[in-house]
Formats: sequence, structure tokens, C-alpha cells
Amino acid sequence: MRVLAGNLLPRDGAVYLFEDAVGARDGTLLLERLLAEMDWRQEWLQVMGKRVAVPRLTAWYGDKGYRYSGIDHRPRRWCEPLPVLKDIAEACAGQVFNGVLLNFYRDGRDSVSWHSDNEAELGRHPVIASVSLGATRRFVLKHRGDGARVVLDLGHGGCLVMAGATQEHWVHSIAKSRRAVGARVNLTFRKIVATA
Ligand SMILES: O=C(O)CCC(=O)C(=O)O
Repeated sequence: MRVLAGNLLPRDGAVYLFEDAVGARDGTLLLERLLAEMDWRQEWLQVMGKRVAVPRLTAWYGDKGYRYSGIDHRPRRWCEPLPVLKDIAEACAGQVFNGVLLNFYRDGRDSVSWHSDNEAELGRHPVIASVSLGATRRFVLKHRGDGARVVLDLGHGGCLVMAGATQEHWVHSIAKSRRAVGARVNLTFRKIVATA
């Protein structure tokens, strides 16, 4: 596996990108299965008193429930083809995970707004491995203090690992795109250490 240039953050955390963690052909087959077989949900948020659709579909599989962005994800049991992707994520991250949040970006109108993965259930300084399949999308990390940015294009088969103090000091997002962008599935493997 090729890791892109060591730690990609200048300070206050560690981010590594394994560009070819999943082979291109395997990745395409896995993507088709995930699109067809995962329990994709449209979640809703309350924003200033209004009910707003989360701009992507999501699914949560794991040993425990998970509260994310104010939404309670009931645990769904691990099922095919998740274990092979979990093995890859664990090999990249060097740690075991017990849950995965899947995001399905249907096209360029789907996105994820600025946030960090700093829920209490993940403990202090969580390691998160994020596998991307399908269309390339631009992932931006922004430092909470001085606004410094690190821009990464996450392509098919890549695995991004965020570790150390990354979630404490940096937020991340994927903006909407006006370009024609195909489907992308992202799997963020997490380790729930405590139930909230
Ligand atoms: O789609 C991605 O690469 C990022 C997903 C993400 O930020 C999250 O699930 O917390």
C-alpha cells in the first residue's frame, strides 16, 4: 500500500492517506454491493426550528449504537461486504474498530458540513479510518485556531486515517460541487469506547 508523504497535517494531529488501500476493480464491485445492500437512511436535522434533510444518505453498522450530529444511530449488525473493508481500515490504522458510519453522496449536491468526529463515545484523540469508493471528492481540513487549511482529493480505493489530536484541533468538510460528480460511498470506521 502506498502512503502519501507521511503526516499530511502541519501540526496538532496526524492524517495519513493510503491511496490504493482497495484495488480499483475490487473497489468497484464493493461499491456496487454497498449501494444495493446497505440500509441507507435519509436522516433529518432540526436547524433553526426547521426540519432539514441531511444532504447525503447514511447507514450505521456496529456492535454499539452511536449518536452523531444529534442523530441516534441504532446498531445494525455487521454484514457482507463490510468485514473485508473493516480489515483494510484496521490494517491502515493499526487498530481495531467496532463500528462504521457509511455516507452515500449521490452526486455533487450531497456534502458534509464542517465538523469534527469528537463525540464523547469515541474517547479522547480517536483514530478514525475513512475508506472512499467511487467518485473523487475534495476533503478539506481547517484548523480551529488560525483557519489553516489542508486540501485532499479523496479518490476511489483510498483510506484516510485521522489520529492523535486531529479531532480536537481540526474540523473537516466536503463541499457541494457544481461539476457533474458521480456516486461516492465513504465508510468511516470508528471505535466506540463508551456508550453515551
Ligand atoms: O465522506 C468523507 O470523506 C467524510 C465523512 C465524514 O466527515 C464523517 O463521516 O464524519
